Amino acid sequence: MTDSTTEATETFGDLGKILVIIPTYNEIENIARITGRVRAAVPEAHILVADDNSPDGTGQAADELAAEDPNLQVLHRKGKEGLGAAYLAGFRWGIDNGYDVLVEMDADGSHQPEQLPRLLTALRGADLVLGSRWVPGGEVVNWPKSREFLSRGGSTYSRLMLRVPIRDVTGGYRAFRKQTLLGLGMSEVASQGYCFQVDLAWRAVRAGFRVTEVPITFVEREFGASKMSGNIVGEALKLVTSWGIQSRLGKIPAPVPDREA
Ligand SMILES: Nc1nc2c(ncn2[C@@H]2O[C@H](COP(=O)(O)OP(=O)(O)OP(=O)(O)O)[C@@H](O)[C@H]2O)c(=O)[nH]1
Ligand SMILES: [Mg+2]
Repeated sequence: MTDSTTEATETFGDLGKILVIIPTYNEIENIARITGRVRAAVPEAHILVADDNSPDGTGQAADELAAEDPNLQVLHRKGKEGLGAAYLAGFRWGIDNGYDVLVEMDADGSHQPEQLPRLLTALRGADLVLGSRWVPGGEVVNWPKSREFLSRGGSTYSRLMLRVPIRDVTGGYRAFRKQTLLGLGMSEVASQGYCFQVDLAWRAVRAGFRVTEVPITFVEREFGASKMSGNIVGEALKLVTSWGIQSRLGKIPAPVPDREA
């Protein structure tokens, strides 16, 4: 594996225009750090912060960063509607604005921008690249055993239930080609939280896209509060179970591709 110094000199112009979408809700301590790290790791990538009107002023802080950086934009949304809705709005914005690669990245530092070159390199031979904690070389840092158990268990359950050949199907560090998002029928996606990620990956597999996992080191957030809750886990479990049953009954239709605007 290359180290971060050599990674920063790699270029990805062959993939087209790259947009890193960072959804935020109360990430005031993290926003400048994460955008600065993306800039340093992949200077050619543009950034879209998708903020749900964070009460802590993350949106204004992002505006101040945008004022200094023409390649950083802010999508201000009305209020907290969940991670999935923020990403879908970000994907649409990115596709409408001519981007070819759309990256999902958390604001809290769990997804290390220094590993983005690894995802982009793999995207040269794939339609969707998943940053994976549960393939050889992947790991989590600073997670309690209970959290690891939950995440591994959720991924294994989804993999078996939905028959997707993916080790880390709930992860949220991903790089999509534009054609993949359009082809998997992103406008049909209604799920939120962890299910949103499962839904997108499963759709990509069903639509016949090449999905590749690359190992990442996932680092638990240092600043700010997690938005994870028992509700999100419960919703995911129910939905994945019902999708699994319906697909075995042949009741899950093939994804309907979206049209480019
Ligand atoms: N725009 C928007 N962003 C959100 C929302 N919920 C979470 N996020 C962001 O999505 C990313 C992931 O959220 P986290 O709270 O870190 O959730 P998590 O990573 O699943 O949980 P932890 O591992 O405990 O951190 C962060 O950048 C959040 O700020 C939301 O409703 N709207
Ligand atoms: Mg997090």
